Amino acid sequence: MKFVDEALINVRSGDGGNGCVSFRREKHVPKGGPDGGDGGKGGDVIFQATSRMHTLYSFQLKKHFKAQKGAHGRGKNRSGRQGKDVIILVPQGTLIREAETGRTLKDLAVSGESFVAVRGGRGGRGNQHFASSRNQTFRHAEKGEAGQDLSLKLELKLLTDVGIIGLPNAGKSTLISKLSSAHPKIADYPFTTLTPILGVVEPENADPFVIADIPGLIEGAHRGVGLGMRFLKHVERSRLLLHLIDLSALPPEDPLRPYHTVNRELRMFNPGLAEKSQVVVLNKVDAPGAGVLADKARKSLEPINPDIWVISALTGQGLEPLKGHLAELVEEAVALEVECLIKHDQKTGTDQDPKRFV
Ligand SMILES: Nc1nc2c(ncn2[C@@H]2O[C@H](COP(=O)(O)OP(=O)(O)OP(=O)(O)O)[C@@H](O)[C@H]2O)c(=O)[nH]1
Ligand SMILES: [Mg+2]
Repeated sequence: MKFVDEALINVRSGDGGNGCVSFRREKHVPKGGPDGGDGGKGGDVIFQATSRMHTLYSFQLKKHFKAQKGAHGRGKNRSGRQGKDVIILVPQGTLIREAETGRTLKDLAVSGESFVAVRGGRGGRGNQHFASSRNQTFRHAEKGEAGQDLSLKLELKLLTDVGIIGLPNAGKSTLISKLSSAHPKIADYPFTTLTPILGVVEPENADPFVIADIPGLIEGAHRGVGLGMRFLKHVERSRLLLHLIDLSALPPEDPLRPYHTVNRELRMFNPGLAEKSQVVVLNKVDAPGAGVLADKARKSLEPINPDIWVISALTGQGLEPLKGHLAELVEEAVALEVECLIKHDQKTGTDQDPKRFV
């Protein structure tokens, strides 16, 4: 299925049903009192997050969602039935924005959360309500309230444990294909991968975790150069980042330049991103002369970030220990989140899903 992480859609809640004008008919009574029932409420449009969807692809096929109208009231004080709600399933991690202003209405971060985007119109009251002792022939009933129309922009931010970042051609897709069951295209030119790719890593002695190949990071990415902006947002919800660096493309006079380029882009996009835990992985150590450069890069990097690993995604060298290390970090991050949530719950008395990503 195609990966789609943005969609423009239109939702409309149901109109309320009209109230009814009606009078009791009884034998021998020419004109009874008013007995017009109320109109039913129109249906709401509700979004619900699920862990079973992973893209917004289905919204390319269907863009208009309309809840049912409430039925009109009827005589003998019978109320019209309520219009049915429409429930729209979206992947967890979907942001719902007002299309016109871009204002965020709701962040459906966790499976099970829901949000009423537009409420159905109220049903009109029937003339039974308008009778008074002086006026028993009231010919007035309310009209149902109209439903609301809203244009929305849906935006998906992937929820992943490890996000692989790095310059084009660093070997991100090669790495994800070796660590997980994902098989993206691999080629010797930049921008081979055009959409984020998710894979599940299954370490031998730890829980499986989700890893994402996030493409398109280059200098100027935060301004939209390359595929930048489109995919940087997915980094925001990765528990930790794997920063992949191509040893064979390091400038020997300044081996840290690619590292700083990527981090600068992260910072410019969102200062919080540069604070996320980063595992630095030097790739392509099998390439000629790469071993020497790896030592040099490690020495310069260590004071900034000591979590450095040297691998060859191509030959598999160093992959097993890296996998184990990532599993450990993910486990620690999850434990910390659960601890924070427990503290939060004790403070507020709320009961939240411990899987919530921060
Ligand atoms: N020698 C060597 N080549 C590698 C290694 N890992 C990846 N490559 C090669 O580097 C090139 C780019 O690899 P990809 O995995 O497509 O790189 P990417 O980071 O996904 O690239 P984009 O999707 O374009 O951003 C391919 O020709 C790979 O075969 C490695 O460990 N050693
Ligand atoms: Mg790729």
